[in-house]
Amino acid sequence: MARSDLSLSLGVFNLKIIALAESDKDPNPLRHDMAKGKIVAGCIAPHPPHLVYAENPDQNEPTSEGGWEQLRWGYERLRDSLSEIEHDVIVILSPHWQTYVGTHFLGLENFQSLSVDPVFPNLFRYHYDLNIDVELAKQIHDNAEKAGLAVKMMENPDFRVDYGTITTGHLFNPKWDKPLVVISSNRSTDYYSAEVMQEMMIELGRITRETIEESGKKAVILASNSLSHRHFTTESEIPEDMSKEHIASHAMHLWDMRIIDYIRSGQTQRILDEMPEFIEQAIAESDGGGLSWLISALDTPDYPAILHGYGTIIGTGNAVVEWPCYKHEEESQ
Ligand code: 2X7
Ligand code: FE2
Repeated sequence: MARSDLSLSLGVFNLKIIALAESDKDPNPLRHDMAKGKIVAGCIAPHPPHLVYAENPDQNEPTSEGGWEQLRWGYERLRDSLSEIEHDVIVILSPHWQTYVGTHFLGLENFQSLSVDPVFPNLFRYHYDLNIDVELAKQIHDNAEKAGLAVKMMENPDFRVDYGTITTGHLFNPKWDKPLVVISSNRSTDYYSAEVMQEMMIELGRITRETIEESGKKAVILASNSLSHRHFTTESEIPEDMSKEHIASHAMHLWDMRIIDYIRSGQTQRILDEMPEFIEQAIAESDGGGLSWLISALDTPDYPAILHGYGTIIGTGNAVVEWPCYKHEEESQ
């Protein structure tokens, strides 16, 4: 055997010995090469279609003279705040995708259609085209199924995506350049009670966090909901006439301020504790489960969240909020 062939064979032999020694330590060394995934931020990202209407994007047919600026500036601040924070995927739980038998996940790569708000067709006729991270959606689905939750992948190509998902998706990322995972609301508050809803959403939140960690991906997660949710029953002649906009009642204002105080002072456990009363007395849109799911997925944070904006929309109370997990990574490791 020539000298160079011999040293090549010895080199290969050495590599094999090293690989065998390594495989004794860990049967799957590749697993360690994949960085642990994480939730980089969690947000309350409300979805009244008025906010999209007021922005006049090309995708929406009706046009406006603006309006609801406090909230739209809040969304601007949220987008700025996360513009430098790397993330691969946006996970949304929407209370307007209502699935009475279990929690569903959008399960096709792409959905396109026209979304019309059933109550405000004069404000929202939006042509959407959104991409789904089916791999992550299916991983969360499978882990939830293993944990005993009722779940289903939505794989009907003609399925019309709800306006809550689309409005939050647009306002959080108007470029639509990141894939989504979209989770339905199983309406367990209506079917059972707020307490049952919370138990399920706390479990789904834990599973969402653990699955994102396993996936190696970086995610922003969004609870798409208003706070107090008492609507006016009539609309003003010019919907964007801000002289007509205010909270529906003093009681609704007090509830919103109470929840915002907990949000800003890092008391998320108190939000979970008071959720049933909040839902009942403020007709809160967190009845859809999004806020309980979000708090659980963030591991019930005790650091202050950032309130980017608060405002009312046809009488309902809405807050744009960010929990900046990326600033608290060391503490949680
Ligand atoms: O879906 C909504 C909402 N949550 C609040 C206000 C107005 C319209 O739609
Ligand atoms: Fe809503």
